[in-house]
Amino acid sequence: MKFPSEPFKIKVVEPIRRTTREERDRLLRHAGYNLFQVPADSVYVDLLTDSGTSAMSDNQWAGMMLGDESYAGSKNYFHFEEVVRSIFGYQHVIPTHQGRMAENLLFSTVLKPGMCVPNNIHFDTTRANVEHQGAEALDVVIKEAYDPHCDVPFKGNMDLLRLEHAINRIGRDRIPLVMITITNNSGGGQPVSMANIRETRALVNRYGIPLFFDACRFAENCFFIKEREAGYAEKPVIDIARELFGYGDGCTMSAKKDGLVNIGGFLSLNNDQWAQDITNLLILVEGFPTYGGLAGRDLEAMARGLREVLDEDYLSFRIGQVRYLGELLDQGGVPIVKPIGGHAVYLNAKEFLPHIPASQFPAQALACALFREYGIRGVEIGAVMFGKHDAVTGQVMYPELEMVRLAIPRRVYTNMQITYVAESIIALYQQRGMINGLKMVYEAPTLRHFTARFDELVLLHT
Ligand code: P71
Repeated sequence: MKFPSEPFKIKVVEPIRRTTREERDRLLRHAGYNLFQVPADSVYVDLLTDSGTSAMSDNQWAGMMLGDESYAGSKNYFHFEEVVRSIFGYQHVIPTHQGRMAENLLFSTVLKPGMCVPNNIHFDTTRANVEHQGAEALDVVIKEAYDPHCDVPFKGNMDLLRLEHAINRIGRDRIPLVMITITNNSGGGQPVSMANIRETRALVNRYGIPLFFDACRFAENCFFIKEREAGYAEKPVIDIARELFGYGDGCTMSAKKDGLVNIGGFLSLNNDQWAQDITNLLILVEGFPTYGGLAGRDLEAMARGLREVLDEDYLSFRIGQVRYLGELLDQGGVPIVKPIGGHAVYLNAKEFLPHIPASQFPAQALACALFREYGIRGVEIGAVMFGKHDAVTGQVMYPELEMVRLAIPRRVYTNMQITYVAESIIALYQQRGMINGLKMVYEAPTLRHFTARFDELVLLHT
């Protein structure tokens, strides 16, 4: 079947309401054209993120009732630890309340000012946590990742030549670890191949540099390996995951994605000294090591979610639903990033709105228009999220890609709702000339996309 149907039925429903265009226009102005500032109950289909927005299963909810809220040694921690070890295979399992805390603990422990972390592409919180230590976050993805038309199966791969150059230029002593983000969120949710991971391992081994994964969407990445990489079609996804993590020394994980939970994350690694230092810091800023900023029930839900996410019927539906949206848009002539990613479809805003210059934030303008016209919320991944001022000249530097990401929450929306999204975007594309650019009027010093404010540059349309 091209698009497998849902391998679940709905037991509980959450009503969503439709708002009027007028109401959304008012809310948008009030929010300074920043969709992070819009109340969620005014959104009809919310594709802002696939993070923390999953629907939990009856099995996970049942697990919540078995939460052991003991301060130390909760039984749910031991279950969680066992599940994480059985999939990821690393010795130490350190729970955190979400992914960025895992990043913060890791980078505060291993980075010093002037150091560098190479990654295929850092996600924004990862980059911010590296830079917060005075270190450099270096992206070394293959160049194809920056071409939205280039349809290659593993567009998240590391560019091994560039990585080796970087290691030689910067020096092994200033690179405490190399990271690979699976799937590569900022580059379109694209997978990394097992071959590339194996080769990255061989390369960093030559220099004695540890390899870590940003494992947020590991199950989706492993499913793509099964679908696309020679030799893996018959392998269970769990075995693919075990092989993949076997090439690394540790990982950070936001379980809000492929952990199928609303909150949670962890850090898992083999290095005893790092684990000890991280645990000491964890106790200072997050919580005791057997709960790490979560309730016992959250740990139980996460343990169960990590098992469920590897179910292959679930994964083929999940990847199929995202592909369904992408293919409808593609057939409707809407410019999207190819190939279609694992958790999201990315609109190519430069091509959608060729009349809006980069300086007027075309992807932000597109995301706002989609909310105002159809009540659909996506997220800008472009100059608002990644643009910066050059430290010396103050000049604005624009990222190569201007995208609106439509991230699909797991097990939440039906295919009718996804069809509504596709039809709305196709209709918006047909009236794209009416969309105006934006002017940024406020920005915070870091992670500015959450709080930036804009004015609409209203032009007279002819
Ligand atoms: C996503 C998010 C969550 C998010 C973050 C910022 C703006 C909007 C939404 C979070 C990731 C991620 C990767 C690859 C680490 C984190 C942090 N992604 N690595 O894509 O995608 O995890 O949110 O649990 O702290 O919407 P955290």
